[in-house]
Amino acid sequence: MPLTVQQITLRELRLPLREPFQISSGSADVRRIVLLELREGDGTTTWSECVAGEYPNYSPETADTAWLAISEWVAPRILGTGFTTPRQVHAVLEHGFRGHNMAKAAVEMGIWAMAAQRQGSSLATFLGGSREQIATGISLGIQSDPAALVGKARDAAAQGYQKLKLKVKPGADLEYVAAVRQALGDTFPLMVDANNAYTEQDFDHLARFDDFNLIMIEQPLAWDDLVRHAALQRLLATPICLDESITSVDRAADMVRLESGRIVNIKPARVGGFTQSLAIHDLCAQHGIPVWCGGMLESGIGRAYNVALASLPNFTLPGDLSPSARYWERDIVTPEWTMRDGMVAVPRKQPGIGVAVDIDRVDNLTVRTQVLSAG
Ligand code: OSB
Ligand code: MG
Repeated sequence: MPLTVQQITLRELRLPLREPFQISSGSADVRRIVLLELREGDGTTTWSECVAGEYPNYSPETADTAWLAISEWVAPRILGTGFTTPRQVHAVLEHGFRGHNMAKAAVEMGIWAMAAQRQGSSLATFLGGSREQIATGISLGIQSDPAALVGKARDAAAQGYQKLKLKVKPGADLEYVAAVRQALGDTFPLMVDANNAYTEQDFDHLARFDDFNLIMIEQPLAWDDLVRHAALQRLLATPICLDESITSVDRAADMVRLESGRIVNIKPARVGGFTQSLAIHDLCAQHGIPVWCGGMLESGIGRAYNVALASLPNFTLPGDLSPSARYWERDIVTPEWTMRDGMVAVPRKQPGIGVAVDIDRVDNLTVRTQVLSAG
């Protein structure tokens, strides 16, 4: 029996973050979360999440453009179409349809979970992931001053996080990193993420990050750049990790060829879903490039997909997979995501994504709905 989605219910929720999250390119205090409920002919449903944010400050997509793309172009190609494997979905969505990776990924990843569920497998097992637990890192937003960041960093280290990522931008960088490095000691796993805040004019300045024994510096330059990152990597001892620039396995291959970076942050939504994520994972493994799973301030639904992906073997660095309570007063799934000894457990006991959606809470938070049906 082919996998066939007969109906997609789109919903938008507003979920307040416990604290505002500031990065160099923008800030968020309420997450606009787009959820999808995919329904098969027999009534079985699968939930997925579209991680696009409110503004196009990370990539060109937003919650609104993704909603439009899913309803106008993604759903019509998928609804009523039979797939023998979820690996077929990406090509169907790419043919004559440029960009909108997060919109495409929300549906593509949902079909992977549907397939896992149907086979009685956890999503992690279905993807080929073998890890039982995943080391967890935290991404700390830009703070008002170094002392405030040190406070957050100390708390995070005390909670057991195995990696701290400090968001930086010009004017809130070296001094902040120096303060945290001093507070946590010489060897604590630290990294920074600039979300494109620097340019070629800043190369001398960026070279000073080499003083802090960072495990990597994430996406210092433009969101779609590979060439300038290669020039910068030649000057830096610290490995560059690319996030925004890697939007497909071809871009990852370009990174390898140009030597634009030495680590990849895989966010499955950014690359159009799991088929591309697996290809990037494999390509990087062949080239000795470690990968790790980034986050987009997902609800517990999106997190389930990230955790499943991060259980694959070449995800050797801690992921931005913080527990539910780091983001939300209360999550929209049960059980909520938790961390023990700096690790998140990969759900293996039930088929599919491994968490149940709290439908009453989802209903209460929903601000709009659209039902898309086959035919
Ligand atoms: O660059 O990794 C990023 C959140 C929104 C947009 C971009 C990024 C981030 C994060 C959040 O760092 C990590 C998380 O979900 O905990
Ligand atoms: Mg990033």
